Amino acid sequence: MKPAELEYAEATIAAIATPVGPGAIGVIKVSGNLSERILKRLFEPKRPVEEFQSHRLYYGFIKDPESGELIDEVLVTLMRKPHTYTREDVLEIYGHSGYLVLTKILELVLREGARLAEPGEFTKRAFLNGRIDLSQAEALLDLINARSEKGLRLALNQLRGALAQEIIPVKEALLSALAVVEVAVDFPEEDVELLSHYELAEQLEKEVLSPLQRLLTNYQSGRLYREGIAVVIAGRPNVGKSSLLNALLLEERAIVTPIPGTTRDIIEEFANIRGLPVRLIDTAGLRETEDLVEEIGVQRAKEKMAEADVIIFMVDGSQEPQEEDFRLYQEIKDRPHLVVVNKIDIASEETLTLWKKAFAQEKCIFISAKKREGLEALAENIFSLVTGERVESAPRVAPNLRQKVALEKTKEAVERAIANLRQPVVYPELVAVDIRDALHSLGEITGESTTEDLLDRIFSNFCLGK
Ligand SMILES: Nc1nc2c(ncn2[C@@H]2O[C@H](COP(=O)(O)OP(=O)(O)OP(=O)(O)O)[C@@H](O)[C@H]2O)c(=O)[nH]1
Ligand SMILES: [Mg+2]
Repeated sequence: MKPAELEYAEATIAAIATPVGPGAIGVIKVSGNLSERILKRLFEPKRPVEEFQSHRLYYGFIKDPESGELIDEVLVTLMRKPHTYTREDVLEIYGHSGYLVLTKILELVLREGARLAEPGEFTKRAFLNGRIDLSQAEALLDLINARSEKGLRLALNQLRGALAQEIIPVKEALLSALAVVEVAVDFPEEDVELLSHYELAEQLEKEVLSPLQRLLTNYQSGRLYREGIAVVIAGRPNVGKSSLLNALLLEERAIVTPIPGTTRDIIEEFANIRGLPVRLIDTAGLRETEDLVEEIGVQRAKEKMAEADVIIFMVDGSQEPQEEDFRLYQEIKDRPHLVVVNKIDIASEETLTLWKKAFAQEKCIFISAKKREGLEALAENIFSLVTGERVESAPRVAPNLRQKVALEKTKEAVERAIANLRQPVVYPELVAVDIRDALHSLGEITGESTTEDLLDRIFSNFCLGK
């Protein structure tokens, strides 16, 4: 389905576009044909306005037209289509932020005929009206949620259509291959050898498969910068897990005491490790316990470990290795992990040597959370563990999960086409089907081929008013 063919109600929609709560300004956004009428009904300008000029700010008051009650002192702007976010008439009201004031204005706007926008509906209209493609709409979401400088840059590139641009030549290559194949379907008796089957297969490999493959390899690193990684700090009680969390965050976030079993709940905070957004997760020390609260904490710790991208397995370097350390090590050794020996500031040569021997097969990282020593090396190791040392910098474009799935489907269809072209007897009809499948999957990325369902899923991830 093409965007233009997807239907949506012509209703005028409205929402509060700023976070609810006290603040300097709050914005009400309205989009649709009723925008101007609503403005004229509710707005009382300071000076008389002959005609509202598009994209200009006007100062005045919002007034309930029925009761005459003044609601707020505001600035308003009416932006006439098509040069607007949604490509419809857009009205924005900048009021004093505050839950009550904003809801009152919104209520009036709704009373005048608008309906409440669904999450992401403004952006959805921008897509349906052809202002942005689907990959750009998704980039907006990434932009809002970006947690690192590089994630932000990636989102910006995508917002400017970088992914769509990478896809255009691939699509053209598929279309010209399809044209060749269709000639063969239409004129079988002529035995047209415009391109030998062999050459066509070669061409598909070079012009379609390799660019697809390149984009797919960017997925992993794109995901890293976009979503970040979860790093769980685990180990026996009192080894210094919370101290490490605090050291990496540069703040006293978690309670640290000499008492084993201090941390009982999960503590999560975002940190930035060499440009990667990292969700740092401090957990309850792992041990058998009679204490019900601590037991639940240990359970939660294990759940977090199961979903971690990296487990920092921490031991206390100032003590000799204990049975319990090895038992825990067995639990994590098959997951991506780093063995971190803490408290080197008070550890003796002897105990450190014991640890080195005990984990001879591991590259141990020696740190002091308390003195903030060895943290650089730790960051380095976290980074190279998740990036596999290959990714030096963030890619310029990278598909998200949905786009990756579409790229993979495209790739599979093209691989089928190539395989069919390399058969001793080639059936052009079959090859044409494969190439059409490929084009369809590719179209899902920009939204040329899409369904209501998919759109709902994507746009429901947006916040209200976006
Ligand atoms: N000398 C020294 N002491 C440390 C270091 N790291 C932590 N400690 C001390 O070890 C004790 C335990 O530290 P925590 O960070 O609370 O340990 P934990 O692993 O979070 O403990 P639980 O939450 O009980 O599992 C505290 O007294 C810290 O000051 C370190 O690098 N050197
Ligand atoms: Mg702790």
